[in-house]
Amino acid sequence: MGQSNKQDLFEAPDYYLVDELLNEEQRLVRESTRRWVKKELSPIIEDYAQKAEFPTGLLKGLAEIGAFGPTTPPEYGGGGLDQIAYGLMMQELERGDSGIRSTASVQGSLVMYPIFRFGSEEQKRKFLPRLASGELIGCFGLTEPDHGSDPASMTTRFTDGGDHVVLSGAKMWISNAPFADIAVVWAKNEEGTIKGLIVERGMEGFTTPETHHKWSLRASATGELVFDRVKVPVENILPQAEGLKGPLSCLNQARYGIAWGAIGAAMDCYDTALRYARQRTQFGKPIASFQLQQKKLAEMITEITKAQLLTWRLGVLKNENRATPAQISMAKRNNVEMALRIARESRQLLGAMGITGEYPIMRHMMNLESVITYEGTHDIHLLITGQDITGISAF
Ligand code: TGC
Ligand code: FAD
Repeated sequence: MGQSNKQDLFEAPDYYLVDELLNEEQRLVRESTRRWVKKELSPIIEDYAQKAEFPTGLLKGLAEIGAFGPTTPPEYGGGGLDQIAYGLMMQELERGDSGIRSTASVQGSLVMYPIFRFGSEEQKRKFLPRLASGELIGCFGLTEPDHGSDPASMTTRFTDGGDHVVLSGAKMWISNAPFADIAVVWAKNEEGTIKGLIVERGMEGFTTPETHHKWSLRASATGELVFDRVKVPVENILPQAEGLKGPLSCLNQARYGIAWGAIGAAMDCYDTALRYARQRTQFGKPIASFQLQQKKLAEMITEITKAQLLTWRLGVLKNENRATPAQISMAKRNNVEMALRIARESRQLLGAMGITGEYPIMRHMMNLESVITYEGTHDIHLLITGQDITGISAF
């Protein structure tokens, strides 16, 4: 029997010496996040996933390592990091668990980013520092029960009430909803224009029922946002966001983080499988000596290496403000599918042990079934590439 992952023996694969492409700050961020994951996350995450419970005790540590708003300017409490350092942080968090990376993605890319990009100065000063420190936790409400891939058809609406608006409707599949203090909610005004609103827990008529019985992302809390004629003060409307491009531009940030994160999950599966294959003996030999198992491992490291290079280049473009949404879609789609395939292959390589919680593989595999669906499904990202190269929308 191999060793339990609870000891977290992870060694990061870097076949093409991609590390040499990173600057000192990027490596430092990567190392400190990796250390935190090994010390704080790995020892507990399997138990929380088994219990289907979010480890709220990790929130403080996530804030301390700068995982909330890593690219937000320091004047608002953020880390002021570049896009590659941010990506590496997401890679390391998802190496631990996709659900923990989700929480950081939502807080930084889907809650702090829209407030920073579309908010008034007052909104930025009021919310951003408290979100960065973890004093407030946020969630992002775009998806509705009847409108997932097609958010433009959303029916959540608000009407003018003078110094407030009256919000009605529901959002579904919302990460962090059950415990979030605030929600950035996308809804249509009376003219049918999509706007962003900051809805605060405690506002009358606002509830966040939890979604139970998930087989995926079990260590992440998912829920609904229900608005029963909620009075939201006018000063909570994001003044600069107008139309679907508001929420979609937030998704660019989060999808970019997922492209990196998926590499982390893939690396963890590969590293676990490689170690196991060297130790596990059958027919008097380590299973790593069989050609079929070597093929699996060789293909895994090839795909991880390709994804590392693709994503590093995307990070360079993003730092130069030249990364297009379609390029981000390509990386998100490619890397999540790559990670899912590696998780499935690694699971088989571990035989029966692969289905247990002694190793992280099955948890990663189940998590990735959500990651391949949220932030735009695998199919939607393919259609975004198709539209980009042909100029014709197939939605
Ligand atoms: P379409 O007509 O193409 O576009 C409407 C307007 O938006 C602009 N736009 C973008 N802007 C910024 N970034 C992007 N990526 C953009 N894509 C489009 C576009 O230029 C247009 O602007 P304008 O000025 O002309 O108005 O819109 P469509 O209705 O045809 O839909 C396009 C489609 C299908 C690609 C889009 O709606 C889509 O991406 N659907 C997938 C939905 C999705 O990703 N939902 C994610 C929900 S959040 C989530 O899953 C969080 S998981 C959290 C966790 O990590 O736990
Ligand atoms: P649908 O849109 O109903 O799609 C069903 C299938 O049809 C998919 O395979 C899709 O690819 C395909 N399809 C749809 N349209 C087309 C088309 N035009 N052409 C070809 N095929 C098509 N949302 C949020 O707003 N905030 C969150 O925090 C959040 N967190 C999530 C957490 C989890 C764990 C999960 C699972 C989801 C989360 N989501 C969140 C929702 C997520 O973004 C949606 O599930 C996703 O966008 C897909 O929407 P849907 O589930 O309604 O699928």
